[in-house]
Amino acid sequence: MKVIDLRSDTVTQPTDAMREAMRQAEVGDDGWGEDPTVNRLEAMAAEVMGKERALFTASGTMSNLLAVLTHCQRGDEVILGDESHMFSYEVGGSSTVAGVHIHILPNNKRGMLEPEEVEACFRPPDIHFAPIGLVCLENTHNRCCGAALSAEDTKKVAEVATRHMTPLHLDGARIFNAAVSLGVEARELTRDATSVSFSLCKGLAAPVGSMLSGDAEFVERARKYRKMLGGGMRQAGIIAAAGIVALETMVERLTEDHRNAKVLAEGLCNINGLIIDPETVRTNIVIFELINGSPERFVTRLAERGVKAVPFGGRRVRMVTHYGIELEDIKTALDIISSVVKEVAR
Ligand code: TLP
Repeated sequence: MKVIDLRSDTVTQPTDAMREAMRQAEVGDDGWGEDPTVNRLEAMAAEVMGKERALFTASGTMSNLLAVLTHCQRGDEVILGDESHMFSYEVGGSSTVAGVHIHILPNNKRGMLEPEEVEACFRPPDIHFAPIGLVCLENTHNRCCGAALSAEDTKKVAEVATRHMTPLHLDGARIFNAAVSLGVEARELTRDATSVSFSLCKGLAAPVGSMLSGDAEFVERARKYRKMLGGGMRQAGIIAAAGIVALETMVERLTEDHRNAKVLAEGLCNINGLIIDPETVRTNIVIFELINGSPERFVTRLAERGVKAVPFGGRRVRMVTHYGIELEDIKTALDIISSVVKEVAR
């Protein structure tokens, strides 16, 4: 039985080309800046993000934490969406490690922060208030059904931040999903962000890594914080090589994942006992509600039948399409889901 693993796009296997590039990678000690493959990946990432420099990090969580450490002083306030990954799933690292104070604002259904609400956070100087050190957005938005923010959306929030001389960090873990879905270059979506993180190991299927980009001074300071966190690596070209293949070969094919997600969403919409608006599905993340029965039991029963998903809070369940999941798998998954929905509702 083929397991159809829709828990996340992090479960992908590296491509053969990645494994081959890893085998052949030219490497050196990155602690001395001497790994040619890492240097090449960092240059490529900076170029695609439209920034001066980029830094190879262990994970999206590390990149986002480095952004907070680098932009902020301890005691600064950081504005985050209440559904953001940085607030929900990064172990509270911004508060515990970077010592910042988190100010959450509601994300709307499209994962956007209302610019007026961001504006209202900037209060006149007063001895009581923590200074705002950073505003963050997420694109695509994981907990908001993988919604893609447009360049215009980001610009609106960036204008507020800039007016208050505050940087804007974009958690672009899935920025290429956004770019492909909107039919624009990723660098258009990142133009107004001061710094951007994106992931190599989600839709792009590399085994490890994230890239943090920004201007040269920002990236060099982030490099020092990466060292402080124990994230300085040595012959990291071995893993960077897969990241290069990811950027070169895995971006365009994201349209397949988006098409499969759409087929999945439309199929789920026709199953009694589930709630989903297929219109909300524009990239590779599909979130739906189970009307009857426990989502945990639903997910356990699905896994026993070879389809993996994750409970996503309340009555919600998340499925993510990715490299290795074919249209046929979606059809098989829909049949299994349909029978499990009936079973758990009993
Ligand atoms: N998201 C993972 C889990 O952590 C939930 C997933 O399966 O979706 N930003 C965004 C928007 C993310 O979705 C993730 C990972 C990260 C950052 C963190 O990246 P990693 O896992 O590399 O630390």
